[in-house]
Amino acid sequence: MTKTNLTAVATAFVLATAVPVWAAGNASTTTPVTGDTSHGAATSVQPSGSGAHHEHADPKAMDAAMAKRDKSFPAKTAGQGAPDLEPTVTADGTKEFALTAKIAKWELEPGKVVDAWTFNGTVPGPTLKVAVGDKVRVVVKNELPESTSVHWHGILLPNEVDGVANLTQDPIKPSETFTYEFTAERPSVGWFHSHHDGTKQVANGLWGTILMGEMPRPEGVTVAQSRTMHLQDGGVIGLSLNGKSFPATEPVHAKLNEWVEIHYVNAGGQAHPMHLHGLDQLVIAKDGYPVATPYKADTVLVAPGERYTVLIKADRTGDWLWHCHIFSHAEGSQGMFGMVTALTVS
Ligand SMILES: [Cu+2]
Repeated sequence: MTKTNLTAVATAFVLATAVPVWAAGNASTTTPVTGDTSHGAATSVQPSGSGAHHEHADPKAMDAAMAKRDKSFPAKTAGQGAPDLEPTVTADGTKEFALTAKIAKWELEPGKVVDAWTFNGTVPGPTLKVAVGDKVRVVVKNELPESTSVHWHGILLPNEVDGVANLTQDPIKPSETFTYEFTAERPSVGWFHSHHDGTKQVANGLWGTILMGEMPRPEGVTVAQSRTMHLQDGGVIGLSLNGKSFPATEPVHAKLNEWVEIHYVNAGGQAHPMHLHGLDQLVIAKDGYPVATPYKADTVLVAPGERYTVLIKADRTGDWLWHCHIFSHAEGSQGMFGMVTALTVS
């Protein structure tokens, strides 16, 4: 190597190491501001009256503000997303569910209440659980100020109930009702959502899950709890897990050596790499299709529309952070926010 080349290499090395350090330092004062304004829900996470730029000139004040926010987890808010919805069973055994699309107040994090577009008043909407072979009827009443429709993503059904406004049905106008009927043909991790002005309606809260049967689990695995983890990043809901932003996200509690099953559902517009500290995630299904060979991952990338089903053996005690690994979706100089929760093993 010539002396000139050596100098060039040395210069490049200095730049390569120096630039990220400088950029990282700079980012700590600037990123949260731009990051927050691009995501509605994160805007409010600045502690009130903090004045981000001034605050960061004083590391003690910054630490105090971050600690206050981070340690308030899990913070209480009104309302819980994705509650199970009990069906009415009709004389012929059909499981009938009632969904009402309506605007409702929704508390994302303490004190931050938005006008969400909801099914039955929650974000995400209700969870519908049926067995394979069940006849299913879902009666959707539209109490929104505009038309809507409901698509059943990941569910085998007749085309006329696929729920695409202006393609397979007329939009459900305000105050109108539409009935969706189909039979649960196979085990499915499905989700339902508006397919009319979806940019606004889905991001503002109009989605939920429909689960048919169960995903096959490895031999000897008994699941102590099965849950959904819904991802959202837009509309009035913003960066959130199950309709709540950290510190109001709900932690998952497990006893040592229990198995926990999670269905990730990405109802948002961006892919989110969901990382769990300390414990393995065993991926057993993608979009409700069992994978041929379950595989371990510590980070599961969930793209818009996708579902991943993972099993977690809670075999180490502690508070294990669980978050989207895009840091601008999870933590900044104000502390943690958005797509962050924890798995507590005791
Ligand atoms: Cu993310």
